[in-house]
Amino acid sequence: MKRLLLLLFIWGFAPAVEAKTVHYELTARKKEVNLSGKETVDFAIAINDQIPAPTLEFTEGDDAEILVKNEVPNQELSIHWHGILLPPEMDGVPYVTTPTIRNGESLTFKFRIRQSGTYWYHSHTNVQEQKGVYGAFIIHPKVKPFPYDKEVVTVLSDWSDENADSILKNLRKDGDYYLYKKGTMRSWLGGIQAGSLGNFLYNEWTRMGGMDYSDVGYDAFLINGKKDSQLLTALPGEKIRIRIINAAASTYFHVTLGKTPMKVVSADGVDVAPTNAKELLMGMAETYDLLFQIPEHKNYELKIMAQDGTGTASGWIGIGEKVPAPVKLPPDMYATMDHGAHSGHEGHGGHEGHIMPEKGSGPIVSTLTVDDLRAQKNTELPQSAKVTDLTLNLTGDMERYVWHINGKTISQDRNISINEGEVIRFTFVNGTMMHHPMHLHGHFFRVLNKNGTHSPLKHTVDVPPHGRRTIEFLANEPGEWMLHCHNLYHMKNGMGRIVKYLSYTPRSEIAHLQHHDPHNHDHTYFYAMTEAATNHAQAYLRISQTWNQLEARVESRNSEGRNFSFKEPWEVEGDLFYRKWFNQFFNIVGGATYFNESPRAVIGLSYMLPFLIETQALVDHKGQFRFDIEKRFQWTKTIFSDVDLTWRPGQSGTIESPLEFEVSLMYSPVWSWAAGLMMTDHALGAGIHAQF
Ligand SMILES: [Cu+2]
Repeated sequence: MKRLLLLLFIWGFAPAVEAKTVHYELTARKKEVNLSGKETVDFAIAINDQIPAPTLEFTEGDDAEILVKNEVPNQELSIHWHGILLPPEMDGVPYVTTPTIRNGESLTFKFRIRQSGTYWYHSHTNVQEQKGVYGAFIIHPKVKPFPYDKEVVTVLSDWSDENADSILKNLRKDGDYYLYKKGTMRSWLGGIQAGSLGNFLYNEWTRMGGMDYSDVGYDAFLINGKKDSQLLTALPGEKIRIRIINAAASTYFHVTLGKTPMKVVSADGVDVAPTNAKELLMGMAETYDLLFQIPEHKNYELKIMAQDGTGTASGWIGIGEKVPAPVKLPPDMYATMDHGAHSGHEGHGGHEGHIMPEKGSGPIVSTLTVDDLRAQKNTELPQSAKVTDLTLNLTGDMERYVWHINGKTISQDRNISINEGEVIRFTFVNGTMMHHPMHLHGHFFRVLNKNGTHSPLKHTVDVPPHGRRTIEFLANEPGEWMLHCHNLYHMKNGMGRIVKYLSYTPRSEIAHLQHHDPHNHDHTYFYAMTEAATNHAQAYLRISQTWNQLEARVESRNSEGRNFSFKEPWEVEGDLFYRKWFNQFFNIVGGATYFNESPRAVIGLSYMLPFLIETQALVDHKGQFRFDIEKRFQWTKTIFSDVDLTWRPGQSGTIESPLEFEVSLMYSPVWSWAAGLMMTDHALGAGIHAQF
């Protein structure tokens, strides 16, 4: 009894003397905003009326007590504390670790602050992060590790005037949906103009489609919610700590600073050996801290450029005459895997001549990535611990916009089970043409790099296209922790897992909630297309999940053979197919087809050949074959040709020729429609094509 009392004393009373409780109240509401300067929209969600959400500040050792209220009509809400070490129930992933916050309800988060540094918080519900639910979470150390006079927090984000729920649906209609809006459609003419036709064709040959810097067409990129603003007024000689948080939903940023190499002192909240760099490439959810001594009585630009080159934002630090940051050229759209994948040598800006290294500082890295980070201390893990090694292949299909790990979405393969006390080593192998910033909740991991024993600690690591990264951590935080790509749309379409300690059992309320976890569901998406021309008409509907697809097509063609004429007779054919996809290139088909005035049952398979040629072989219940070939030629950004061939060899008693074809030449200024000439094997026609 005495011992118990003593324990209670130590556990309950002693910290109360030292630690102070820091209380915050956060209320989420809908808000009308005009962040792009183009349009006022009503779907944004603000915390305490702010986008970004208010900056929360703590000191290491504090007890955080944060009340989160949801006043967003008809929506659930959650807040995840990104990069923070805390008990799993406080992590804020709804239906995994923490109760969801229903409309009109609230939830109080309580946890002891065990670390210091630059972190952030954001919603983990649906796509609310894209709608404004993100803010800075700053923890001051008990003792400043290096001197500085002022600090400024900069929250970077991407913003679309289109509701993010629609963005998600549009990407599932077509992974290339936003290429028109962004003006980044690759074409034969573009390749010729860039002197890169060979690269363009090589990328078609390898079926990679080329480097993919981002999927969404944004209307603005923001620093602290603004496209251009004064971040801080400061005088010459003052030392400024700049805390940079990439809170974007799906944008990597190049970050540069006026007239100086940037001195990076901290990454993902952890202090690193100071490193000078001309620019940073920051993945989503990464944070970096810079130390910047104002050199002159001038106003220095902190500039961010979206990696895909579609926009920039500026913030200013200092006073007086403006000193712009170096200008970065947009990336080469025709880069191949061999050129673009190993970051750091995409085109560099011209105005670099005036960059001077600080006296006594080391070499200047041109584009800082995790490869250049060196921990301040030895970060090696206990040699005695058993090591479990796992390879995680980051895989996906840009065309159908599904993303997975080892070929399975989180709904198919939810958990990675681990043993407490072991060293867990994950090797991410990126098999795609995109960067994936992989984030593990509730832990810091070592990112193994050239610095060996001093490999840096991070919570989010960029895995570049066709690159690989190995991370490791000691499993000493029992719980269930999400491991996912921090591209919001990749996560929503399957690229995630839950790292589950076998020693951990969630309390019954949480275990019950997990039965309703949306991560377990394979969501359904729709796409429709219609075509109307003088010589034919077509309607197509597709209902799709990750690997399953149902499609219906009805086509009517003028078989009379007169150009630009509606005259009879018109014949009708149609397909009702179910497809099961096995990977990005291969699916099997089964269903029914109507052709030559008779319905038939068919089975077959479909495969994407090099040069992005879609092929399909079908056999019907009468033993007759059909072969389909489809290929798009994108001549310019707005002009394309579709070539469709259907060959039915040895059709007996047919009124049709065995070879059917359609070749089009279409003008398409936006994704949703195209107009032009369409030629069939019977007649030349003109018409329009619309997609929904
Ligand atoms: Cu990703």
